[in-house]
Parts: sequence; structure tokens; C-alpha cells
Amino acid sequence: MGYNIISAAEAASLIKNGETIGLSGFTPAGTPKAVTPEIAKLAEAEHAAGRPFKINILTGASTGDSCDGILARAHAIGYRAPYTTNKDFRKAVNNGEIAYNDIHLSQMAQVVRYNFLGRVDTAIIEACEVTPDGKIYLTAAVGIAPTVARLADKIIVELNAAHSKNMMGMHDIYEPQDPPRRRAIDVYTPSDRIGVPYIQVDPAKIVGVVEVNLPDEARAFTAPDPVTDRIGQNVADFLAADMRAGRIPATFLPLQSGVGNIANAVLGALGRNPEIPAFEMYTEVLQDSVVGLIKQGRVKFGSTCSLSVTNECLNDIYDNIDFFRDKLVLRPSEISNNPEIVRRLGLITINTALEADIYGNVNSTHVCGTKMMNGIGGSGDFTRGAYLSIFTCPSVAKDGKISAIVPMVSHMDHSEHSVSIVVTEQGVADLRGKSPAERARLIIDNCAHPAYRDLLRDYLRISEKGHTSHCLRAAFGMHDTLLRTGDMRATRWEDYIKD
Ligand code: 0RQ
Repeated sequence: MGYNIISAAEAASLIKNGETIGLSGFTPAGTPKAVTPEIAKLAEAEHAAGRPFKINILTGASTGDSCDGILARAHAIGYRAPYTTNKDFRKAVNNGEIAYNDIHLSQMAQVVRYNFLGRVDTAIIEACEVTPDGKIYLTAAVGIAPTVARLADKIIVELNAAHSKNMMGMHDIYEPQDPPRRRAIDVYTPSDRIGVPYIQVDPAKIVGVVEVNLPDEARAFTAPDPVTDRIGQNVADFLAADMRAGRIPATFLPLQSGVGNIANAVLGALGRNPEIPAFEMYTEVLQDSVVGLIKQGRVKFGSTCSLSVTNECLNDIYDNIDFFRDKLVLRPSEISNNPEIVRRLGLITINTALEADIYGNVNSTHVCGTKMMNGIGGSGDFTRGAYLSIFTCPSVAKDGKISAIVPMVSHMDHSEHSVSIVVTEQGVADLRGKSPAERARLIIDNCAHPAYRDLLRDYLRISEKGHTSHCLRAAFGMHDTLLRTGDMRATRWEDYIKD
């Protein structure tokens, strides 16, 4: 191979206080796992000696505990972008310790290239193979790896034997030119390939190869429950009806779906629906449910940034690579989530809301407007350009104490102008072509939990009439009541409108 084989601790010692590291991966899939815990140990030793030690992290999306979790607990992160799902990291963001930039995932590579985030000192890239002439073959995800590998001064490769070399050839690596020289991105169907299957770097930049055998820190999802099942069924029934009505072509359209239990249930329901033909996916993450649907012939092709699947599922793909080779492609997040392609392909996008308001504005990120949950992820990349943008969520959270349908969202990620359909286990609000007053009626009647419908109707009664009726003194009354009493059901509008 011709590279220095070094230990993870030796690799970590190359990273100094205040430096920026760029990581491969997207979700725990494809993220390096050996060097970051050693950086955390280094940070703890430096802190114990009374010296500062924090690094900045640029990556594709969330990572595993061996990155965000371990480094957050070691107080070793100064700045990080984008998306995360780690509880300890979230705590450090919400107490102000970590500066967190929640940026659209499709934009991450280009803002690094535009030099908006400063230089990348070291790229740490998980690979299944690296050749003497500097070709790096990635593992279960791509993220921003091509960009950070090209821009970084130094590259550390984590050569991970837990990932099969069968992955070679599954990636399609393409980096657009920057304006004013950018050309159209030539993806016209989800299976189009426009790049090469490896990242080409200057081999002289590879300062060390760390040989590891560490499986991905995959999350297991809980089995669908009656609520997520009902949401999945509502989405599938809605799409089947829209196809019957001729609004979705009989060949169907490619689908994007977020991560999590609801996404898994939705895809399961779509796969089971006999009216919906086998479809393609153009998405950022593929979960176990999609791999199952590919095997059943219900999903014809999956374009993704990440195989965010359980290790059992990943090994099944590796073992049956000849079957999957012409049914999957892994792309950089800049391409998997690219709004140009999203609008061209006419995607049906399905993402998750924490809360939606009665007019269809969606909050996917902030609990009660202040506390970061995870981040916007790719939901904004896909929603704005979608053929049909769907948001799903249970109508209530925390045993009914929180209504997901509120008068005004406490933080807005997706505006009413971009949201086509809201779905809860209660039903579907089809907002296409509707005025704000019509939307409010549909969302309250079809999506709000029965325990909150009258409260929301009463809010409209106390609102000042306008194109979008609101009572500004009461708009956050349900959130305020939650914070004061622990239960939105205790909201009394008279508390907010009395002088
Ligand atoms: O709390 O964890 O304490 O039980 O939020 O909610 O219903 O389990 O759903 O796991 O799918 O997460 C939006 C956060 C939903 C996620 C969000 C509480 C609830 C529970 C989780 P517990 P659920 P999920 C894909 C594309 C980003 C946008 C997106 C997400 C916890 O899907 O981060 O789709 N999306 N990106 O009790 C307070 C509310 C609440 C609430 C739910 N209104 N107020 N708490 N909860 N609603 C990602 C990528 O791009 C990679």
C-alpha cells in the first residue's frame, strides 16, 4: 500500500487544539470511529493539565457516539456542523457550550469549498480500500468526504475491515464546479451515474492509515406501533388516491424519506399497497425497510448518500452484492440532496415535523422554540423543490401533554409555501391550492388530536381577522402553558387576551 500504518492514538496526536477536522460519513454509517475517541482522550489529558483543547468538526450529517457523544462528553468540541442526533451533544449545544451550525445538508460541501467555514486541517476518511496512487474507496456512506479530502492539508484513512471491499464500485463521486463555472448536474433518473467510484487524492497528503475492524454504530428502530402504522397507512392511502386522480403519474414518482420509526412505517405501508407500483428512491438515507422492499422487487432502485441500516442488513448487502450492484448507488450529500435534481425528478418527499401550525408552517428542529432537537437535516433540501412535500408526525407527544398542531410554530424550518400535505395518525390535510382559512380548517379537523380541536377552533375565534388570522398575544399560549404547567391541555385563552 505504501502508506504509514499508524495507531488511532498516533493519528489523534497529529490533531492540535483549535484545528478543524472534516469527516466522511452520513449518520453513523461511514463515519470514522477509531481516531475520534483518541482525540477525546487527548482532550481530557490536556484539560487535566490545565490546557485548552477543542476542535471543530465538519461532517455530512449525524455521526455515532464514538464521535459526537465521546467528544461532547470530553468537552472537546468548539464548533460543529451540520445535523446530529446525539443526546450528550444536544445537551452541550443547548447549554451554550458548543457552537452548532444547523445548515441544509446539500449545502455543507459547498460552504466548505466557498471557504465560509475556514480551512480544513485534517480529513479523517473511513475506507474499505486505499490504493498507492491515492484512490480512496468509501464504505457505507459518502457525505462530504470528497470535498474535505480534497481541501484538507492532511488525510488520515481509517481502513475498516468490518466493511467489505465489495463496496468498491457502489459509489458515484462527483463534485460540482463553483459558480460562475457550475454546469447542470446530469442526473435525469435516480440510477444515472455521473462520476467515478472513488475519491482521488494526492497520496502525499495521506499522513497515515489506521487499520481497524469496527462495525457501524447503527441504530435499531423500534417496531411500528399503532400510531406510526396509522400514519404510514394514511400516507399510502393518500398517495394511492392521488394516483387514481391522475395527479401522480401511473409510473409513480421517485420518493425521498427521512429517518426514524415513522419513515420506516410509511415505507412499509407504501410497499404493501397493491395500488402503488414498484417505485424508485432518490433519498439521503436508506433504512432496513427499503432494503427489504428492494429484495421484494417493490423498490426498483435506491439512490442514497448513506446505507443507514443495521449491521445485519449491511452484511446482507455485502454478501449479496451481485444482486444489489445495479439497484443501489451512494452519492455525496451535495448530489443526493441537490435541489436542482429534486425538482427535476419531481420527488415525493416525506419528512418529520416536531410541530406544525394550523396554517401549515413546520418546525422540525426546536422544542418550544429554544431547545435544539437534532437539526433540519436534508428536509429543507427536499421539501422546497418537491413535486409533493409531505410532513408526518403523531398528533400528540408526551402522552397527550403536547399537541403537535399549534396556532403558530415556535420555530419555523419549512414555511406554508413549501408544505403540501400534513399527515398525522388522525388523518391527512391536503393543503395544495388552499387559502390560510381553508388550511386551518383542514389541519384542525383532519390532523389535530380530538383533545385539542376545540382549543384550536377557539384560538381562531379570538384571532384578529386577516389573510392569516392570528391573535399575537395568544399565538404561543399553548407553548407558554406547557412551560408553566407541563400540559398544553391546561391552556385558557382568556389568560392571554385579558388586559
Ligand atoms: O421524545 O425521544 O423523549 O421519546 O421528540 O419524536 O415521535 O419519536 O419521532 O424519532 O422521528 O423524531 C422531528 C425530531 C422526530 C426527527 C424529529 C419528542 C417525542 C420524542 C422524537 P423522546 P418521535 P422521531 C432526515 C430528514 C429532522 C427533519 C428531517 C428529526 C422525540 O425526525 O430530527 O426529517 N427530523 N430530516 O416525544 C416536544 C413536540 C414534540 C416533542 C415530538 N412538539 N414538542 N417534544 N417530541 N414532538 C434526517 C437526515 O437528514 C439525516
